[in-house]
Amino acid sequence: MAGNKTFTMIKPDAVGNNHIGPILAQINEAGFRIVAMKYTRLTPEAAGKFYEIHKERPFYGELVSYMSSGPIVAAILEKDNAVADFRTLIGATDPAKAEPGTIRARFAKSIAANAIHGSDSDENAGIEGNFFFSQLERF
Ligand code: IDP
Ligand code: MG
Repeated sequence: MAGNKTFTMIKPDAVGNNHIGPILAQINEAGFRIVAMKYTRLTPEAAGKFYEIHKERPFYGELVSYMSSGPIVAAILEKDNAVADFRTLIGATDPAKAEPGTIRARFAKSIAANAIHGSDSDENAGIEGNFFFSQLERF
């Protein structure tokens, strides 16, 4: 059975360009409920740990320095079929290939600075949510 929670981050480019409001509005309009949320900034060490799965990829260093370059908004979202529906809402990794109207098509600048993160599985949604939030911070 598909889970009902996913994890997201609004990335430094989108926060820096004042896109938090319209992105959260689009998320709510798509039927997701925010059950935990935090405005924070990742240290390079924390960004490296969060993206450890990509350690061997050629863009890992660029990704870690970018994700620690400014504040982010981390959130846990709830909806039926949350992981798959949220990946559809954000669009492809490369904004040039993202469907029109998706969050990345609307707000992302490049494949690295692509505005938003969305978990790719129920298991990773749990791991990533736990990285930022304790049980006490969820509603
Ligand atoms: P996803 O975020 O759509 O799941 P992944 O392949 O898991 O995409 O990559 C994680 C993140 O790494 C992307 O969201 C993007 O910020 C960055 N990234 C992916 N591919 C590249 C690349 O070719 N160059 C630079 N950064 C990349
Ligand atoms: Mg991914």
